[in-house]
Amino acid sequence: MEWRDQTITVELLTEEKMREKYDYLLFSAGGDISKEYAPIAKEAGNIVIDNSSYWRMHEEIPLVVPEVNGHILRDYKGIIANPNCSTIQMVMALAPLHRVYQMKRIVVSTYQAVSGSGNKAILELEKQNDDPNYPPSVYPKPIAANCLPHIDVFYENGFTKEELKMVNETQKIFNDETIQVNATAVRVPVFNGHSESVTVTFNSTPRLLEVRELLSSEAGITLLDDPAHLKYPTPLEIQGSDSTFVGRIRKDLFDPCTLSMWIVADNLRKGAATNAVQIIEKMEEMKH
Ligand code: 11C
Repeated sequence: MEWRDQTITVELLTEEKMREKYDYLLFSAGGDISKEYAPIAKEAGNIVIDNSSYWRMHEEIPLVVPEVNGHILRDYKGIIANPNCSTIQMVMALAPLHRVYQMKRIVVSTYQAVSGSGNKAILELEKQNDDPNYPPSVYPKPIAANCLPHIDVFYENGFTKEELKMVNETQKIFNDETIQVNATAVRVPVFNGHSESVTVTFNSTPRLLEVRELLSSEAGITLLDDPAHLKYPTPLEIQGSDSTFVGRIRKDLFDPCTLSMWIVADNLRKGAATNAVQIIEKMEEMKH
């Protein structure tokens, strides 16, 4: 493959190849491939960073956002799971606040871009933008000029798989099963960049000034919160950035322990690929 000014040799994935020694292996070819090949690579002493959802909730597998719980990877070898994009940006913004005020309950609604479903979905939105009669195939209903409260499959309890990922992954990353998460995941006709409306209740009372200080001094977070001057993040404006953007921070009108905010990130970057690469950077950093 030609990539920038280099020629990269692409080889076939085989068990033999996985038994060789690598610095790091990045898996991003779906759950079935990860299930089959990651344990072979692990047996050979490799470190596998897996972008699929397959290993995320296995008890012995660390699920990592480096800024939040990267420390658990010190001296670790084996399979590491990369969380779902909508979880990553939410825990990034909430971690600095959780450290100080201790989260009790999160209510989140997502506004997720079609890039989260892959290239075919991007094409489907493009086609439907041009022709409203273009038939949906990736999504169950038209996505252009529409909103679908339906990401991944529905479970019997009425939630979708995407919504339960946000519940389970958040509890695992914070290592706290008492944190309550109620999620509604919505696909919107945006090409790239997931947005989230998050309302979070803490065990203690957050002070707005301190909240802003905590967020603006946190690595990987960009505070864009000055609505009077139209400063709030939007997916179109933050595309291509590795940061997680936070705006519209406000206190609940009735409960002093509750805050609402708007969180936006490029789901292809901090949502997935960038987080995987940052896991490697964190592991390298902890060697010294
Ligand atoms: C979406 N969050 O936007 C999904 C894509 O578990 O890694 C990533 C699915 C995953 O549709």
